[in-house]
Amino acid sequence: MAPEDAMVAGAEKRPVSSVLLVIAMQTEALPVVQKLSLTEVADSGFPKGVPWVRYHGFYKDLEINLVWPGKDQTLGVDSVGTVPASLVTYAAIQALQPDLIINAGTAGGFKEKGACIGDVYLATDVAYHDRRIPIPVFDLYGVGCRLACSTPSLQKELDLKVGKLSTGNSLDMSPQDESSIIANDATVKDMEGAAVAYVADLLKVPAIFVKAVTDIIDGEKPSAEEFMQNLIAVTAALEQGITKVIDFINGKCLCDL
Ligand code: FMC
Repeated sequence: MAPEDAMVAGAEKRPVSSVLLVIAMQTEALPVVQKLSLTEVADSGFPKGVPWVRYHGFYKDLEINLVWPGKDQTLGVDSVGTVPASLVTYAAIQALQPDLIINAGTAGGFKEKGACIGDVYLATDVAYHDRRIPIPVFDLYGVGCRLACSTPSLQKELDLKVGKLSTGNSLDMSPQDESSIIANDATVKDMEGAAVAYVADLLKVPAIFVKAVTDIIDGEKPSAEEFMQNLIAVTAALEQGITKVIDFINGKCLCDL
């Protein structure tokens, strides 16, 4: 067994003590910050001048850090998408060495796969749908499929739906994206999951994905309109889902999740 595998095995036998939440939007993050009584860290340990925000606190037996990539420095909107998510995840892992990452946020859902507005999903697999490289093996690299940390008990005990997550840098869906999402067998679609999974895998930190449905992709309404309409109500459902997941994790080892 390689030393790093032994370390992972050792970590699995003691209760999770430090959880890192990675959340892309302020509207999604603030209900969680409030519920878990986290406070913003003035000296976040991140490079000077970046917009990334870290909230910290203790909840039950867990140390919780929540990172949000902040507002775009030019346009003032949330830094959604894969690049800010992977950067802030990398910096937070380096600075905080968490036992477990939870990437939480909103997502589009496919009604054909059983998704409804307000549903909270636990994603079992994540992959990209907008990285098409039609060259052998590069094609698989582009899809970048990764498994979430296995959580059979959490899945069984909590009333969360389970499905695959597909990630791309657009809120809408081109016909090419659609075929890749179908090939990925995804039920939910977001803009960060696979990027967080990439970094978590790179640095060998287990990750889970909690996604609440703001819009139905295969429905009648345009995604952007439905997303804006449901964002506030769905972030309340997301906060409840995250709290349930964290309550379940508290006191447990990774191998008992
Ligand atoms: N497609 C892609 N992303 C999202 C979505 C959809 N139908 N609904 N909600 C989202 C998530 C993304 O992950 C972003 O963080 C944000 O909400 C939309 O910009």
